[in-house]
Amino acid sequence: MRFTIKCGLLYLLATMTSFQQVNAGHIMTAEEPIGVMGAHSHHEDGWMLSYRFMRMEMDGNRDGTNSVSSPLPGFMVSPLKMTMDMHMLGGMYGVSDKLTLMIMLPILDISMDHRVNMNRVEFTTEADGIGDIKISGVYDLINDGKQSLLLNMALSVPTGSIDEKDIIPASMGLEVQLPYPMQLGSGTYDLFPGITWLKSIDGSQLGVQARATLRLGDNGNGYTLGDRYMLTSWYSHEVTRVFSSSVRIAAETWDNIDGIDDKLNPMAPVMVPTARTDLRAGTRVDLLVGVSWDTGGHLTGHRFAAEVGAPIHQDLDGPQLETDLIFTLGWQGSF
Ligand SMILES: [Cu+2]
Repeated sequence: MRFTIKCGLLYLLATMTSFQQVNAGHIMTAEEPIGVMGAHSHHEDGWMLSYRFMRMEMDGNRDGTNSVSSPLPGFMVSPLKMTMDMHMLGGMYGVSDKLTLMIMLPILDISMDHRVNMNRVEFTTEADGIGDIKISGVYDLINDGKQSLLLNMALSVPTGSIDEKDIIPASMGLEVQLPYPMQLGSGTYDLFPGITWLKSIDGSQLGVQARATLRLGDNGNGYTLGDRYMLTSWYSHEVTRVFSSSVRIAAETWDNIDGIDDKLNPMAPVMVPTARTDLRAGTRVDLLVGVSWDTGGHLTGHRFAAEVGAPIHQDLDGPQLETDLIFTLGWQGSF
């Protein structure tokens, strides 16, 4: 018994020593999950290219925190499911050791399945193209190697279309304006102020980020998407020198739409809930896990990462499609 304890203690001591050796000379500790944006900065003249693929799957409807089954009462058409794929091309550049600039181009591919309540005919509407380009800055308020506080500021430019059209059964072969969730952009310039706090502890990182999406003015079709507020926190840990894993919680709340899309059929809000401006708001809390594989440190080399998550709480102004699955795959190359 005593021998076993001694062996155990020795083993523990050995692993602790080897762990410290592995970490010696390794400047960067674990990083933020790939689903988090703007949670690191670069040194002067350092730059990074990235590609992320994000998928969001929504299946079935919800009103408040309860599921509502189709056919949705009070409407002629019930949305059944929606898949949103987003390809994100990003670039980062360290203007100085304190300021990093970023640009991100999203390319979206959205598809929504519906069923006509009366005759149970199913149909799909689709929209794809570029979304709103986002230009952002990350400013290091504090960065002492162990702890950092970053100020985030971003502006999105309305490059995404708000005039996506497709054929629906009632349109008799004609393309008609699609409801709000099928549009690719907000149509407005949007501001994204935020703050990120990071704490590094021996091969681990603890992070908290708060961010808002504020819409400026009305878009060209006469409406404004709801503002959004997000709070996320993660813990990532280096399993080996090149491999790390993370766990994250993300809470988000967003408002309804102001105004009405003047290109939408005036009858659309009584046909389908996605055309209702008062059935867009919600609150969601997601739990996500991630893995990350690095060649070299974070500031030089490549990183391949994935993060997958699902809501643990969802409260929607419904009936509205509920989110079931979110995942992000990404590559980041630093030069
Ligand atoms: Cu970067």
